[in-house]
Amino acid sequence: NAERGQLFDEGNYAMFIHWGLYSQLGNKVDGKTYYGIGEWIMNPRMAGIPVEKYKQLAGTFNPVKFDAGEIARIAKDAGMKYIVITAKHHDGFAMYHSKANDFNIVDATPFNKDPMKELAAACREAGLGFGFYYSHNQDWTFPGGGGGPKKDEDGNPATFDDYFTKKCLPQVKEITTEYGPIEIVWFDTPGKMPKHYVEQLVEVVHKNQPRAMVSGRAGHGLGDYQTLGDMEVPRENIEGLWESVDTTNDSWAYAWYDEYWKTPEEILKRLIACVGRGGTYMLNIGPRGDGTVPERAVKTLEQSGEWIRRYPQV
Ligand code: FUL
Repeated sequence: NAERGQLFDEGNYAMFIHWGLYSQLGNKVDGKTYYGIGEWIMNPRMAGIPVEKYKQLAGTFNPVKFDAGEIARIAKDAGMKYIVITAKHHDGFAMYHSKANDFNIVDATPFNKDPMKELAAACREAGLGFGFYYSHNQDWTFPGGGGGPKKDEDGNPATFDDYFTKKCLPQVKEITTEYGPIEIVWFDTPGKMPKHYVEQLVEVVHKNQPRAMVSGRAGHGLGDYQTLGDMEVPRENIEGLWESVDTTNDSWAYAWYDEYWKTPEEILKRLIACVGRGGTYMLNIGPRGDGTVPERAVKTLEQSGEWIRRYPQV
């Protein structure tokens, strides 16, 4: 497909967003702070929250301050060309209205709206592209998912195939058919996921979204480009289509204590290092549980964006 690589042809600059139930905790559980990446909070490496307890977080998740138009404006003013947001991270909670599984923002929370519909529309209006992150292998709350419960609700053994056919595949069909044209499906951490599953997912994405790119972390080399390691900015030129993913501070998802902000200068240097070597730079923000974007992230993007706008011809 000649058109598919276009997004990365001359390098690019994008906004990455990690936002989910975990954002509500901001790395604090029962008064105790856990240091590390916020979207991993339920994992035994962090707070080790039991599945049932984690699921209860949905009952109080109500991001009424989420403003899709404002987020699109921040990205646009920063000089970014598209936004990729977590449809489902490793915790298994869908941030969009999934018919395949009710552990999602419309069916399980008081918010009762699909913020992804709003963001997809806001991006279109601002002339930005849109895409989804989807954790295809790890699912810590669905029986049989990678790192998830080994038994179903009735106590019967659950396999990865159960998770794949009941949740993963149907959800990837949903995100590639219900949000208009999308630029990317960003699969992550394939682990030991067998090849035939990845093949099916890639086929679904390419069929439903002929122009969309599949991230380098799909697994088995089946992605459409190479994704570097987390926060890795290369020191040498790299052949082919590739992307670097980075954060404005340390954690991907919101962490209350994380004030380790990169300066606008650092961001510009990292952006130039990637685009100058022919790659794409995707820079993350982590909105809070109420939907607001931390002020320092907004400021940093505004200031670096201003530099980009002021020197368009140099
Ligand atoms: C990692 C994930 O495990 C992190 O939570 C994050 O999403 C990062 C971009 O990719 O491998």
